[in-house]
Amino acid sequence: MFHKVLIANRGEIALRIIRACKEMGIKTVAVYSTADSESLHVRLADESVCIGPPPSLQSYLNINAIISAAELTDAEAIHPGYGFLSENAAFAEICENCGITFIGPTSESMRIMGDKISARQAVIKVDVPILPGTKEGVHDVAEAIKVAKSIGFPVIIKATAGGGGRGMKIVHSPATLPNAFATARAEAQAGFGNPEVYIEKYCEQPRHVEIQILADKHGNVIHLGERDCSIQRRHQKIIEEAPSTVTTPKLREAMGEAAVRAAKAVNYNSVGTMEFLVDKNNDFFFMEMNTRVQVEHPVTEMVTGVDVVREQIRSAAGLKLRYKQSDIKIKGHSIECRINAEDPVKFTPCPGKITAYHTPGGLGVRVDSFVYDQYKVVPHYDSLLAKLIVHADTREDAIKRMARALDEYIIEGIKTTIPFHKRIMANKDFIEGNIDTSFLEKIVLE
Ligand code: MV4
Repeated sequence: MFHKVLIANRGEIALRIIRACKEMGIKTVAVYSTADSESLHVRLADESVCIGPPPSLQSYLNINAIISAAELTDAEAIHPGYGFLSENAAFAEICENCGITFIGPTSESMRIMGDKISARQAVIKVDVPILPGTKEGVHDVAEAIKVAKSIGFPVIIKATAGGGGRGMKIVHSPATLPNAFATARAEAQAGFGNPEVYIEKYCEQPRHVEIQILADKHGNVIHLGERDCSIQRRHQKIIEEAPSTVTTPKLREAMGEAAVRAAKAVNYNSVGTMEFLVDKNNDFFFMEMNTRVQVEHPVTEMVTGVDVVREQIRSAAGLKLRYKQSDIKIKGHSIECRINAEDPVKFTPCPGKITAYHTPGGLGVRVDSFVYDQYKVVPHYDSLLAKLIVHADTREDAIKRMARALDEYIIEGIKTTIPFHKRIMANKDFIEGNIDTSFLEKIVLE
């Protein structure tokens, strides 16, 4: 096992990784920007290194500074968390070349899954269902119209180098296609440095259901069931839960097996997530793979009892998976609410000083956070303050427990999304499991 791990991240995920390392007897190195010198990850790690000024490009995305910090402190491995450098194949490759273990998949698996066309091609080979669409990039309008007509409208135009829903264009008729095609290419170029796009059949009001994968460096791959992340706003997930209200044991097994085949198709050897859309007929389609630990991993931990971050570190150290698929049982129901420093109506960021702070507790309540009383929320990074996670025997009880925990949560001095979550826990459609990816669009307008 590693003796020392550097955590190339900040916020709650840096704490989550430090906690796993401490329990495993691994020393930790925090890196931080000058905006984060008062941050808890700096205080909780065994050592810390300042890597630059507040802007991410000069600190948490500064590859030279991070590699130097690892060399300076003799860290054998780097955990990238999520966001920042976590899906940067070039960074993983630099770590590989410097003799530092990147706690994540190989740069090669990341490259294949990072390119949405090569990801589609890889999973088609192992019979993972995908929506009808192009097998290659679409390079001109005439071709785009031809393929859209053969697929049938509505279609969706996506960036090959994209992901997470950014830069997608839905097209309902041939008349609006030329404009959408040109805009999609321009946005892909601006956002990802690559104008290439591809076209898929558009699936209306889908559920976003994703499968957590665990893989080792010995070819073993298992899945930990699904998370439902349909409650999103502008491609930002807000509430996640496990299990999904649409899955049956049969659907879980089919999606799980498809996810395992997809992981094996790219020799995947770390934790990762296969994202699927589930349509009204409960048919599922592969969308993309996230080759990192995700924000919402705790709901999976709560229903399986598996420490996802610990397993990720063990796998990176070359240890074999400790679980067989048959060891994994889904128990009870878990919900996560993302508590952001945002206006709960307009969702605009709301940094500032926390003047009073009290966290909820009690049976089945978990808070993954990095803030404390008098902490000053800085404006330079994403607005996630805390993840409030509950577990209970049933979904109904989990919703009641979440409502109770939200009532206990006190954060004063800044606006947070807590009031918004309270409304959702009382929403009839949410309670009945009547949700799809357009749920928030509707309730925000209510
Ligand atoms: C889609 C889709 C409908 N049809 N693809 C958004 C995230 C990205 N990973 C894929 N996304 C979508 N892809 C086809 N062919 C609808 C979405 C989508 C969506 C998916 C999950 C959760 C929220 C969403 C919101 C809008 C669009």
